[in-house]
Order: sequence, then C-alpha cells, then structure tokens
Amino acid sequence: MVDERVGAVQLLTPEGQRVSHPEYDINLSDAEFRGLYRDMVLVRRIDTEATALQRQGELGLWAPCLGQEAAQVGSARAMAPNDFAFPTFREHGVTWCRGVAPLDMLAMLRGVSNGGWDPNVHRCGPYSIVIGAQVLHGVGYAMGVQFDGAEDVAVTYFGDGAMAQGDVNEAFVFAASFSAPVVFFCQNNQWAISQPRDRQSNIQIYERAAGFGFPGVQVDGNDVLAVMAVTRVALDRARTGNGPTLIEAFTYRMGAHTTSDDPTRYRLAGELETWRLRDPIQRLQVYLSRQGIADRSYFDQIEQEGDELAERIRDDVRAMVPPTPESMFEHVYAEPHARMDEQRSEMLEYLSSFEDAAG
Ligand SMILES: Cc1ncc(C[n+]2csc(CCOP(=O)(O)OP(=O)(O)O)c2C)c(N)n1
Ligand SMILES: [Mg+2]
Repeated sequence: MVDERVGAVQLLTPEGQRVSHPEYDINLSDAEFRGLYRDMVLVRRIDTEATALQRQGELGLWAPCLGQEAAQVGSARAMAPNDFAFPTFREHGVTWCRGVAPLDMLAMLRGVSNGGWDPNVHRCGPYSIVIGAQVLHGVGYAMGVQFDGAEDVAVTYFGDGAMAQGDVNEAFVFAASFSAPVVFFCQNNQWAISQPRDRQSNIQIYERAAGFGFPGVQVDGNDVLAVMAVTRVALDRARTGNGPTLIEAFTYRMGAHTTSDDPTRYRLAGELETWRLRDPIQRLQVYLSRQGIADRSYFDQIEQEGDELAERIRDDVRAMVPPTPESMFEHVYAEPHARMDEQRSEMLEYLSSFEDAAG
C-alpha cells in the first residue's frame, strides 16, 4: 500500500521525535504541552466510557473518536475563544475543547436532549448526524461574520466520506467565491462506515482544494503539534481576509464507525495494528518524558483525573431526567408560534386520554 502521508506536515514522529518543517513550526510553553496531553487523555477516557455506557444500555448510540484525538484537540485548541466550531457526531475532542460538559455530549445519544448544549455559549454547533450539512452551516456563518465586519473564523469539521457529498462541494464553491473566513477541517480517518478512502477519491483529499481555488494542506492527523501549527496558519489566513483553507488530517478511526457497527466484517486486523503504532497520545507522552516536560507522576495524576471523570459520567448519566414529551415543541421556532401551540395542546390532550384509560 502506498504511504499516502508522504508530504504530510509532521512535527512529531510516531516515535516521539521532534522534526522540523520548512513552513510550519510551533512553540508552546511546558504548561501548554501538558495541557494538550491532558486534553487527549481525558477525551479518550470520555470516549471509552461512553462506548461502555452504550454497551450497558445507557446510551442509544455512540460514535467513537478513538485514534482521532490529536486531530480534534490540535485543531480546536488553535481556535480563538470567539471562533465557531461546526462538528460532526464524532468530534468529542472538539466539543471538549470548546468547554462542553461531557454529560452534555452524551445527552442527545441518551435521547434526553435534541442537541445537548447552547451553541452560542460554547461557540460550537450541535453534533450533526446529516453528513456534510454542518459544512454549509459553517460557510453560511462565516459569510455572516464577513457581513458583520467581525474577525471570527468558522471551523467546520467533516470526514473523508463527506467529501463526496454535494453539500460539501457547494459549500466550497460559496466559500471560495466570497473568500469566506472558514477553515475546512477534514479528518481522513480512512473509512466512511465500510467504504475505504480510495473508493471516494482518485486523488488525495487535500488536492481537491485546488479545483475550488483555495489552498489545501495535508497534515499528519496523529501529530497534535503539526495539526495545531497548520490550523493556526489557516485561521490566520481566514482572519486576515484571505479566505478558506482545506486541511486534510490524515488519521485513522481505531474504533467501530458507531456502536452499531462491526468493523471486523470489512477491515483487516493488521491495518489496526499498523495504526496503533502511530497512536497520537503515546507519541506526545514519549516526547514530554524525553524533554523532561512531564514525568511519571504527572501521567499518573492525569490517569487518576480520568478515572474520577469517568466515574462522575457513569453516575450522572443514569441520573439524567428524561424531558417531558411537550418539550419537543420548544425550539422549533425562536418565537411563540400558533401552529406549535395547537399541536402541543393536541398532543397533551391525546396523552391525557391514556391517563384517563389507566385511571
Ligand atoms: C446525508 C447522509 N447520508 C448518509 C448518512 C449515513 N452515514 C452516516 S456516517 C456515514 C459515513 C461518514 O463517513 P465520513 O464522512 O468519512 O465520517 P466518519 O464517520 O468516518 O467520521 C454515512 C454514509 C448520513 N448520516 N447522512
Ligand atoms: Mg471517515
């Protein structure tokens, strides 16, 4: 198999060796380095805990982000507080960095919320299940920012499979034509459910940007430093009026597509083993140890924090209160709406007929 990462921006090798790149670099304080490590470990912990909770019947579904922590944390930590993220259903690392509480990430998948959090508070949209829809939302938002004369940037996330979606390509055309302040962040995790990446594009994903008239860059998506460096440049470019960039983060979905999927039906175990050696957390851990930025006691402390977080999630998820049936009408329109009032009354009347029957 051709190693498609040749040419991808890398600042940290899978062995944890720092390498230089002619165009990209990153300088972080020790605390910032440790922060990236902490983010990735805790995100992995939330993810594995949520997967376990689904298996125990506490969640309807979960889409694991296992293996994609560097792509998500590196890009989201590059964003300014006022920038706006538009995630898919797999971006738990992004929502974590935007300050969304882990319990709120689980709420929609437990069926107790229609979204989970207030997008305006976190500057982060809800999880989008409709493939590619949030890319249009991101571009629309970015065009709005432009009309307002503000300096915020939209970062819209999507997968390799979404590259084949009409919505995504239409969003690219608008962003290019209007020089919209948006960063297109594609996590090429090699699979769209059971469809391999090479079934979706005859050329590498980042190369597609050229046809739309904006730059595309491929980055080692398991290298949190490279991802952060590349995203910072793309954000700057957008913020200074130079339009969109397509970032292809070359990574791997180490888990199943969702908890409803069995990847052993369509991919070889050897592929997973290859990618285990490129684990995004391990390589940063090796680097931090070698540089004396963090030691065993720090790693143990984060492990402990993860255990406590997982325990809290387990307890709190079971205690989540299901919404009342009529709450489904609450966010359909921003303002009160006669049709909604009518439908709500109709439903309440219908439900009360059951109470009568039971009584
Ligand atoms: C418009 C639309 N079509 C199909 C689906 C079913 N579907 C869910 S995930 C998925 C594959 C997505 O692959 P990719 O974009 O690579 O993202 P990944 O799941 O790998 O993160 C598909 C086809 C959907 N949710 N929405
Ligand atoms: Mg994919």
